[in-house]
Amino acid sequence: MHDMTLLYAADAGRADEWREALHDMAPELQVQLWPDATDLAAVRYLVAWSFMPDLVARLPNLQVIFSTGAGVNQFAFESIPPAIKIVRMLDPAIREGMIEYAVFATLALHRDLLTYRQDQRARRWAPLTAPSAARRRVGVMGLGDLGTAVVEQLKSFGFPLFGWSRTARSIEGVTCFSGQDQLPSFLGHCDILICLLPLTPATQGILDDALFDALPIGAGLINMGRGRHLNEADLLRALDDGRLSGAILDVLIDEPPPHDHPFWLHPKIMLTPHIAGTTSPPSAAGVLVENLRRHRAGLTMLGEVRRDLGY
Ligand code: NDP
Ligand code: OXD
Repeated sequence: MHDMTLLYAADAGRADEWREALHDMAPELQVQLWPDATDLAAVRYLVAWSFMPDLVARLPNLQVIFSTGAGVNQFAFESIPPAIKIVRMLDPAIREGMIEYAVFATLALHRDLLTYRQDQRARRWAPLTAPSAARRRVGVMGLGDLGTAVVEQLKSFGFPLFGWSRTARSIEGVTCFSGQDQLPSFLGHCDILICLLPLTPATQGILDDALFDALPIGAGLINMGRGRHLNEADLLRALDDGRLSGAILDVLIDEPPPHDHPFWLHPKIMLTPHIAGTTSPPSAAGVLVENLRRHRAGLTMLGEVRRDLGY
């Protein structure tokens, strides 16, 4: 069936897993693999993390591009004709991973683990007094699919919770702020700040000097969004002058960073290699097949991107 042809052009190492999962859930789907695909004119759906801009021009009947990840900033929107829909991945496995990571990183900052890591290397045995969770305020930038899941989980620890989004949100047990006007008030409450924003022209470089100035002195930062949310030089300055006490970063501008990057050995920075949330083909294929059904029924798909907003 021509209108059920999908081109997989993402991680080649996971292609078999994707193909098997899709075959199990939608045997009628014709799956072609890039670059071996033979009938590009038949392709209605493209599954990709990123792709060469000229690929879309070679798919004359393309209707939807599905990102294999939750983010879509890696796509050059301007090279994609407006009639083609773009969909981000709402995989439950990504969500679970992001919740685990946010909890681990929040607790690590709350319980001073970056300091103890240094102390251990220096053979220093120096207990610190941690405030109770009730006195450590945690703020989440981005209250979408992932930010909401993260604050829901953080509730169980008793941290006072704050959130910030573009449009007003209401989440029980979370003091919510929205829009640029309310950003400084939000930041004033964040002893630990978690960035879970999408990368768009409006959010690029948002984690900068001005933002760090608006946080309580000694705040901790967790960036799980994208590397380009962070001004790296500003972070180094804020850590060195004590405005920030530590940072846990899963995403960087260059992944991996160059060998001589100052973050590698910085005592107040912990790096992880973009592993906070990872797509799992078996569960992601379920979301994708549901979206194919919705698309064919003329319904809105889960995770449809608003191009004007970039997320
Ligand atoms: P969503 O699109 O569901 O939510 C985005 C949230 O950010 C919304 O609350 C939105 O506001 C808010 N937002 C967007 N722009 C602005 C702005 N200019 N000012 C204030 N708030 C803004 O995204 P997800 O939760 O699914 O994912 C968030 C990001 O997490 C992804 O884009 C990706 O970059 C990152 N990610 C990282 C992973 C990792 O492994 N490190 C894995 C998966 C995702 P509103 O509610 O008003 O729309
Ligand atoms: C994603 C990611 O967007 O892995 O899913 O960062």
